[in-house]
Amino acid sequence: MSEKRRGTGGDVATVEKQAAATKLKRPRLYRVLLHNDDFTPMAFVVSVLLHVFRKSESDAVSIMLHAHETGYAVAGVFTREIAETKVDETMRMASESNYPLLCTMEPGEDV
Ligand code: TYC
Repeated sequence: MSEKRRGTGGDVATVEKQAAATKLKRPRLYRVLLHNDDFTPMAFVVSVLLHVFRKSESDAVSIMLHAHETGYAVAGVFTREIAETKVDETMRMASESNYPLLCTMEPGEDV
């Protein structure tokens, strides 16, 4: 019962008690992807990254340009419910503005 944990914060006794009693598993993580298209304005994609994904201005511009140049970009990595909420919020903003921006999520193999 000396399993290594990610991060810090739990002392050894706490970690051993948790493992014995409940065997908590790390939740699966999902990548949220923004897909390129020919019509959504760059500034709109940056605005989604600022407000939905809480990126800095410079990260938002980098991620938008990566999608623009390669076809898609990872906007963030989240647990399932958070990822679903980000996808829904992004798709709602896009459809309210009549832009075809596509946002999807995929389970991470190793994220
Ligand atoms: N390709 C779009 C344009 O030239 C901009 C864009 C970037 C759209 C990223 C979607 O995920 C996207 N206006």
